[in-house]
Amino acid sequence: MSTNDICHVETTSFHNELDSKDYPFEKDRYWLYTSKVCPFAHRTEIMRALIGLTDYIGLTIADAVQTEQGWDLGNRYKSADSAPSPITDIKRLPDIYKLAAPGYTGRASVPVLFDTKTNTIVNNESSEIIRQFDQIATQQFEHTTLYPDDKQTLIDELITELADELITPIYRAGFAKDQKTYQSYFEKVFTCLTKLNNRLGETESFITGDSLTLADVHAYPHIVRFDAAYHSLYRLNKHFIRDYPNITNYMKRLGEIPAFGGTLDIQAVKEGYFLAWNQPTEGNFTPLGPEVNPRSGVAITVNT
Ligand SMILES: N[C@@H](CCC(=O)N[C@@H](CS)C(=O)NCC(=O)O)C(=O)O
Repeated sequence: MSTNDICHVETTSFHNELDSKDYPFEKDRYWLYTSKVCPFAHRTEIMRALIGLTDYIGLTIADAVQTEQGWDLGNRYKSADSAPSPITDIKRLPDIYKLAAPGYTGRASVPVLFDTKTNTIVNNESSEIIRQFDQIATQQFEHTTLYPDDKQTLIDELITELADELITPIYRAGFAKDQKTYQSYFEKVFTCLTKLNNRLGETESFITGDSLTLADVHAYPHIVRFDAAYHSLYRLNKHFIRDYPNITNYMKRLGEIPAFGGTLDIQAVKEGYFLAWNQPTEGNFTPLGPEVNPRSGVAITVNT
């Protein structure tokens, strides 16, 4: 495995269902491991906070800066939201994976939803964890669903579109090894942002219309990291998010919701991206942006 492959969109290995026969939903039984830098883990923190699971599922936030030994659970990330891991003798996430699945050799990625009763991993795929949290919230707490029947097809389409046209291209551009690859993913990212900006101009409030859905929980964590990290670190520097007025308003709207803005730690995000051992260093090609006025050199603001 090349170090530069890490922190692409990881494939995950644990896909059990919470609130099933093997993993019935019980207060204080399950534990979530995340890191503030990781946008996928951020989705699960948002959902946990949004639907009031904070009193039911514990949370340990790993140190934001990942080292070669994996995510550090040694309580170095200080926050009122984060509690020490209940598996007290384990200080690194890879050892949690080994406890759950002896002989496991895959990636030890966040997020992890862990079952403290059986010492197994229920699930480590953010999109599944948040859907399962939504189900619990609607079935056990009568919370309004973020995955309503009449919008499921649209939500699924938008989540796939975000993954294929924005999220994966962000990492492919960031970790590209040559100009051509970088350029093709660079174009995809900005095409998708323009499309999203136009879409938000029509739907006005949220991606699928006037109510918050799982599609917004997918979108926010990556977009919120864009200007601070991806723009420079991954050379996605044609525009900033601030140049897209509808996305900017949308992000402001989401940021005001405590579960979204309150779970973001932008300083930790920056440290996690810029100080980690596995991020791209200087490459062999020229950045394509920012777009500047050819006479004044002033960065151009997009008018969409
Ligand atoms: N498909 C996974 C992706 C999770 C993921 O990529 N996590 C990264 C951080 S952003 C990670 O923990 N990588 C650790 C490693 O590979 O060692 C999900 O959506 O949950």
